[in-house]
Amino acid sequence: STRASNVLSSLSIPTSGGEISGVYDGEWKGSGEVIESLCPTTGEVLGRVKTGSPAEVENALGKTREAYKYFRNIPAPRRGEILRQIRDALSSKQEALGTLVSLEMGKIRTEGIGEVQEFVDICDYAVGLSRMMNGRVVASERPGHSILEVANPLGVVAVLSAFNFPVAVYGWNLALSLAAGNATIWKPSHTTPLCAIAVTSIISKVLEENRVPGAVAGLITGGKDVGTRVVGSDVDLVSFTGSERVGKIVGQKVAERFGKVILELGGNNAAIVMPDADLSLAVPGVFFGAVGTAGQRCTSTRRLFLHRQIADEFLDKLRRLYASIQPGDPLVEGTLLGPLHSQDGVSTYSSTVDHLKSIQAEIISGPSSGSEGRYTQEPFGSGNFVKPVVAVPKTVDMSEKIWREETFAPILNVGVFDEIEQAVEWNNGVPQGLSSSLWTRDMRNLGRWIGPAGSDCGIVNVNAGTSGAEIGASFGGNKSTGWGRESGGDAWKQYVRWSACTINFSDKAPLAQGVNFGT
Ligand code: UN1
Repeated sequence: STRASNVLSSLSIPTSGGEISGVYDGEWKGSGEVIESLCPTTGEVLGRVKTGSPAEVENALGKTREAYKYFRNIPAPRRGEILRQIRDALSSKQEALGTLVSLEMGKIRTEGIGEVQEFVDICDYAVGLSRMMNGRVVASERPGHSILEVANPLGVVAVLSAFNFPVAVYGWNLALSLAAGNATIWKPSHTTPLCAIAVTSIISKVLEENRVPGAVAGLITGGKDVGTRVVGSDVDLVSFTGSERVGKIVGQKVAERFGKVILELGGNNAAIVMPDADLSLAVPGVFFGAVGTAGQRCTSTRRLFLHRQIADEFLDKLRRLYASIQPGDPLVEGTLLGPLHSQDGVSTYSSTVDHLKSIQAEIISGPSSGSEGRYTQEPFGSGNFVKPVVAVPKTVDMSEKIWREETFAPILNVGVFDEIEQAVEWNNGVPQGLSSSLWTRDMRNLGRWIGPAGSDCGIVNVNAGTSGAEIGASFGGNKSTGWGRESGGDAWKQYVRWSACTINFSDKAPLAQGVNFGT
């Protein structure tokens, strides 16, 4: 379509029938398998991308290692200055890049633009960080001695990102990693190669202008084979975002060689609404959490626990919001419901809806079978549009599949409780532990929720939904979500190797713990 080619050309990605290079290691190349990027809204092919061949992957990994050896010697504030320029370059392309995110991933435009904003924000953060990655001076027990804790760069960081945040999650990793003095190599989802190529193209220009080797921010597009090669290589840290199933394989593979991992895996996030909650905030909050991004955030709300006193009223209000939502082109202003990203997503959605029927769940909102859940009328029939679902399964039992497994689609399962303890037990009763949200105005509930007997998730919100975290705090989850932390907070500490340096300034050489070795 013309709008696709306009966006691609304004991001300097050559298309016009030709194929697009999907590997950057200081130069653009790609002679591996060709993959097609499909638009989830229309089904059209947005571009054909030449991915990395096995030899190109090996070569790019080698180039990234070399680039690291150069980059680690650049003073951190100077690395920060390069990040500041990357920030400006991204910001100047925010509209086009945000539009490309909508075209290729399928999320609505305000969220596509928001994703670029998240990258800009983390760059700002990393610019500051580049002057603040401070170690400590530790008081030594020995006279005339000092101990320094020094944050040195780690090496090569591989970033394996998912389709649902094709720009921002790479941004979190790149910004911290570069500030820390590492080189990165990016293996994006094989279904969002164009976003990755556009981002890398913007960044590569900044690196080249600064005479920094481009492989400091290398890119290899491709499928499972490419990912397997990167994970099995000698990279020092693998930061992986994706499913629990694949994350388990990645974690084990990297652990075999004692490499480091950051895993950001499944979420199965719950919102709990207490009887004293302000429903005028809670209802739209849950609605955005469950239906926003068509339920395809790691942080999307998938479970809703309502106190019996407000359950009917809440569901009534929620049903009205669901009834008002219409599918639409994600690029059209005012659209709230875009397509699912892929046909795989539609199949998972359909089988989950069928499963809900088979366990006789009450469907408060949504279709009566999986196949009826698709919007088949044009213009939506060519895209992956599905109807959001609110369901009340007959039993609330966290050992059952419907409650335990993450379905990456707009499906919300509801349970009713009488005591907060019960709701917190349900919140914690699943394998995953990413995000959670409590709606209350009673500070006693709040205290319980954020304390030792409260939510066991990495994100524990109050009167704010499960999704939509800012970059300033560390982002990540516990248990089968993988325990990784990215973005703000102390996350940067994972991208460095700490050197504890005991320095003796004296003319004596006493041993620690008063050990006497006879000399
Ligand atoms: C993800 O879904 O993988 O908190 C990341 C949020 C976004 C990031 C989500 N800032 O919803």
